[in-house]
Amino acid sequence: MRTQVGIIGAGPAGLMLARLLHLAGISSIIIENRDEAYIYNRIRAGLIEHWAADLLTDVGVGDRMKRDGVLHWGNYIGVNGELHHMDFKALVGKRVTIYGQQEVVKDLVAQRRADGGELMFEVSDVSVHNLTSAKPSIRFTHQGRAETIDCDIVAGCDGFHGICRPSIPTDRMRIFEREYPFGWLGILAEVAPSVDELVYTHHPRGFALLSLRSPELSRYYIQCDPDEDADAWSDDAIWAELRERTALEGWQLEEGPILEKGVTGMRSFVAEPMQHGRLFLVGDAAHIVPPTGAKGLNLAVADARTLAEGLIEWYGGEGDAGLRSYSKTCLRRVWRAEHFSYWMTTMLHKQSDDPFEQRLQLSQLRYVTSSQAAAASLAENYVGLTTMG
Ligand code: FAS
Ligand code: PHB
Repeated sequence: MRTQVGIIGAGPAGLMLARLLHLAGISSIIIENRDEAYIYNRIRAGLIEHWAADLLTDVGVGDRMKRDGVLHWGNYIGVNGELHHMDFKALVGKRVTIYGQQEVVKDLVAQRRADGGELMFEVSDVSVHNLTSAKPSIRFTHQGRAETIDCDIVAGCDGFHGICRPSIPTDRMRIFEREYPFGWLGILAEVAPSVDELVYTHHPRGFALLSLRSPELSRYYIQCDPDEDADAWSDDAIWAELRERTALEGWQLEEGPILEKGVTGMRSFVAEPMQHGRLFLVGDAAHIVPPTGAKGLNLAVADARTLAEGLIEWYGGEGDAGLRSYSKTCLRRVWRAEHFSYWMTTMLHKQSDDPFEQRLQLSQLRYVTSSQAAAASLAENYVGLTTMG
């Protein structure tokens, strides 16, 4: 098989890149090692920054998001049993959209089909070759047959556990990482959300987040041990802990059947550079943020846009400046998101029993919930910093 851009991974990064390239008349083939049902049922992110929602609309996959997504012009920080509203409209004039990542993936796959673009599921034995030559290739097995894609560019959109990043010689890469001594126990519950916007709660027993997926579906998270066994938690125990951590005068957390529960580890991770020869790393393949800042999905889409711009320029005969600056451009944005996600995580999670640390945390929370300037800084990072490229 021959194409211009070989894309490994049908997550938000790979699918958005393919759509942007299709609109510019650049060919691509996407290979994915999971089956279609799996990528539709994988519950992950749910918050889309303003520019990313606009981009999804601009590339023609925003209709369902506009119909089923929920616009939020603010969120809440809960501390010491009090809720403080972060009014994004007043602070930065922008909003976020709550719409499940798996819905974004469904919309992009449907568009890929409508575009008549190649998308192969359930591939295996994927490997990349000749990355530092002008003719890289991807080898894999599909439906029992050994296949090869000859291409000009390989886009490594295969997530944190993919094969692309490890294909880069370790002496050509620097890794920056931080593991957090806690995780999130997340649930999807069949109950109307008890809050009109997201609530990030600091509590002596640990962090809690009240989010949603639709008027009928709530998405809640509680801080837990990184290796917590979700099945060891009964539904009653989960609701009791959520009630305890989010308790507020005159407000009741509504409960309902828990449809799905799982534990997610928390890490910050960046691989530099995000390019090796003709291989470009996009999204989680190059960087991971703790979900407290809701940046994962948005960074993946932002990388895809930056790479598409560089490729459109290059295939358009305007030179490779965009491709050569791809890594630098993305890393500036990635480190801003890494800092914001680290800051939100350390401000809101129970970290230690050190009374000095706890006082500092409370002081930070009091500052961000009482100072316009601090609230504006949180708001502009949260809704999406387009100034960071
Ligand atoms: P993805 O991981 O989404 O996609 C990579 C794709 O490549 C996958 O479909 C995978 O199956 C495929 N692949 C892997 N290896 C391959 C191979 N060898 N060959 C072919 N295909 C291969 N972010 C938030 O903001 N909020 C959240 O609540 C949140 N929850 C998360 C929960 C979990 C468990 C995880 C892992 C992430 C979560 N994130 C969350 C972050 C998440 O949204 C990611 O940032 C986002 O999925 C990144 O998109 P991609 O880079 O496209 O990677
Ligand atoms: C979610 O809805 O899954 C979600 C929202 C905001 C976050 C993390 C997760 O910070």
